[in-house]
Order: sequence, then C-alpha cells, then structure tokens
Amino acid sequence: MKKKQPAILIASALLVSLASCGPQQPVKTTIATEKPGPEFEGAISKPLVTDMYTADPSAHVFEGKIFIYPSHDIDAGTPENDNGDHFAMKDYHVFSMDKIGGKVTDHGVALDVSDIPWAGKQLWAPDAAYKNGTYYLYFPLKDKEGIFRIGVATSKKPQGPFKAQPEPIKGSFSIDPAVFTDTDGTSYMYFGGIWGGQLQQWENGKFNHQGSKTDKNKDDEPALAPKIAKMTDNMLEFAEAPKDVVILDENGQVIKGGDHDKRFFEAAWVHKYNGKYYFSYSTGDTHMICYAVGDNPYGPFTYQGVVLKPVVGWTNHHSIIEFDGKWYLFYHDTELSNGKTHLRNIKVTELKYDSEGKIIPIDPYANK
Ligand code: FUB
Repeated sequence: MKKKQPAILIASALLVSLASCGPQQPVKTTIATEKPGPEFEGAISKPLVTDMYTADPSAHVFEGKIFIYPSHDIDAGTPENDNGDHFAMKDYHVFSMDKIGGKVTDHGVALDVSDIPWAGKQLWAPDAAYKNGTYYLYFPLKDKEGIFRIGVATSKKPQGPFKAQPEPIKGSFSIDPAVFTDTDGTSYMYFGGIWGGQLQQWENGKFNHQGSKTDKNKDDEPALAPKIAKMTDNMLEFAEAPKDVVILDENGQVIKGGDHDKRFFEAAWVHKYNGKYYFSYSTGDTHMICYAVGDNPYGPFTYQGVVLKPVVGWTNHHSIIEFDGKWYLFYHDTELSNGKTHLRNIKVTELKYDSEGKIIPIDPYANK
C-alpha cells in the first residue's frame, strides 16, 4: 500500500528487538518521543495505548467490560509498498476498559505467530467472538506460501491467551475478518481486502500468483465484493461457501470498481441499529470509513455516506459498539509515531445518529 500524500515521516529513534520473538519475549518497537506535528492539531481523541503501537481495533462488550482486539504494529524495517509488506506484525495483545475514559489494561500477549502451526507471516487485523463459554480470536495471516488465510484461536477468557487451531478455516482467504452475531444467535464472518489483502488475486476459487496486485482494474464493472459466510455452531468453520456482499449506490446500482470514494477496500464491520444492518468499511486509497445499510446480514447494502473522514496515516480501520446506552467508534491514526503509516495507535470517540438513523460523519481533527 502506497501513501497518497507525501510521507510525513520524521526520523525517529525506533529500536526494534526482533531477534527472539517467542511468547515470553514480545516484539518491542520503542515509541517515538517527538511531539506530534501540526496535522494532528484538533485531534478529537488521544491514543488509548501509549507504550506500544496498536491498530485496527475490534471492540466488543464481554463480561460487562469493553475488550479491544487490535493489531500490534512493529517496525520490522520492511520498506513500504502497495503490498503492505511493511505491516509485519507478529503477535496480538488484548486490552480492556471498565468504561470509556477509564484505565486501559494490557493483558499481555494473547497469541504469538510462533504458536500458529500454519504460519508464514503478517498477523493483520483480528476480531473476536463469544459463544457457549468460549472466546474466539479470528486473524488473517499469510500461510507458508504467502497466501492470506483466516485462522481461529480459542480461550476460556476474553483476554486469552488463545490457542490456535492447527489449520486455517477451510475455504477462507484474504484478510480482515469481522464476526457479527445476530440477535437470534447466528454468527457470520465478513472478510476481504484488496491490494495487499489479495482479494483481487482470487479467480474462480483459485489464487493467482500473477494476478492483479491492486484493484481489478475494470473501472466500469462492479467493484470486488467483500465476502460473508455463516459460521458453524462451534464457530470454527464456515457453514457455507462465502458469498458476495453486494453494495449498491443511492440509485440501486452496484458500486463500480472505478468509484474509489465508495467502493469496498478492506476493514468490514457490521452492527445492528434499530433493526437495520449497518455494513461499514474502509475505502482504502481514498482513506474513508463509509457505510451502507441493509435489511438482513447478507445484504444487499445501500450506500449511505461517511462514518469517519481520513486520519493521518494511510489506513483507516474501525469498529462500532454500543456500551451503556451510547455508541462508540474505535479507530486509529498515527499520532504516536508522528505519521508513520505502519506505526499506528488506537483511539475511541462517540458516534451519533440523526433522527433517521443516519450516522453523523466524524472528523478526527474537528477540534482545530
Ligand atoms: O493492519 C494491517 C492492515 O492494514 C489491516 O488488515 C487493514 O485493515 C489495514 O488497516
């Protein structure tokens, strides 16, 4: 993934100790100490975690608390490219808070890449779910052939540690799993991401190593669709072959590949509000979180607008939860690293709806 804007990279003393990265010795990237630049002025919220880089926050309410399942960003020294090779994460930490604005507890390493039998590299944006006394951590990871698959790990506690299943979920591919459990108890996984997320490299159920490396490059055709699959009762497998999640524009037409302001890129999330299903996602190279609304978990979903305007950094990734009668958007930017794309920090802010159920767009730097 390449930056659209000139890089805001300021040399910093980032030290990496990657040599021994077993579960007992988590990967440590030292936090930069310089003050954030002017582009962060007016930030509406502060980083929730300040002693490590965190991103892609998937928040859930478990056991009456807020649990956050983010990526753990590190500086592995890999040059930035459209493939996202610079996102070279190796483990996950889980965080919890009793309330918004309360102390953020780091529960330590919840899962390490060295404990995943099928692992190649790059632990990207995870999500979590709960069913019948077990917590499930879902994660995208490249296998030994360099193909992203989605894995699952289990624990009796929301904070882990989690034990990975020996194989990735059968039939899974691409990145950014988001598991939504409907009010009837049925769970669905939404997933997919283009460019480094490889969705465009899947053709007729096969991974094409020579396939297009970014978009499908067919601007007048329907954009590549994110995927949905119902989960089995034990939450470890897909109960059906993944289907396309269709996103329509305001005129009922499928959003086209050339419509980069609206087309799906990555970072799917689903929540339910007033009986409607809200499918939100990142537009990637136009850097927004948008949303579309549908009448059932499978869609189709009709585009409604922007949830979150671009943050400083290339990626935009989020989750939405209700807690104590209010709605919250968890997101990230790059304030702690002063603009380094791959060294992000998670944040939270309140999210509001208007009287018709439309989300009021959030400007992450509105307090200028
Ligand atoms: O964190 C790595 C990747 O960057 C995530 O999987 C994407 O959603 C983007 O945030």
